[in-house]
Amino acid sequence: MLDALWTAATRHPFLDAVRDGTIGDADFDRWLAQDALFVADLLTFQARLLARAPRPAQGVLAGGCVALVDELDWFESKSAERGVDLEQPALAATAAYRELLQRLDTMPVDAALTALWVIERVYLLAWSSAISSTSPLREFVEHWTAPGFTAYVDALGELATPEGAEDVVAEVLTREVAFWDMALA
Ligand code: HMH
Repeated sequence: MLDALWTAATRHPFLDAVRDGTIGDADFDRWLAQDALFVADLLTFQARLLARAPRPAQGVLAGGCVALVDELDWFESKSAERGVDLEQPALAATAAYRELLQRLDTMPVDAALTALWVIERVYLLAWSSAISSTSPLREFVEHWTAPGFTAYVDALGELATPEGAEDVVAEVLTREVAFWDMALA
């Protein structure tokens, strides 16, 4: 059941359309603005997680917080280039994901670290399925599949304890599927 969710969250018609260059600008831009909101929510979650993280996790989490601040800068500059207004209300999938991130604050730190690993790994695998040398959006795909991001996901994997955490893993994957679905809604 988890395998099916991993597949659903990392193979999606939205990603196929980005790869094939058939995605509509309005669909991509809607998704982009919602993902900027998500990244801001993720930074809030990750900063709180850093505050209660065990000593060996601090370096990876702190580096990740800095990377998320840089990511928000990047979203702002790419959105400006595309003429996308980032001041948009959260759609349902974004709001539901925000609620999960807030709930992770109340869970044991191991569960929250494992959830963070899933959040980042699923994104890396999803964008890897959209790699293409001809997509007009390849600059975006390359950004989200860069070697530094892979190294970060691997480092989070060293901190994650997915055994016994199937419920929270499934919750994150369910939110990810809904997030891709939103982009084509
Ligand atoms: C929906 N999941 C979603 N957006 C992201 N930017 C990430 C994961 C990874 O940061």
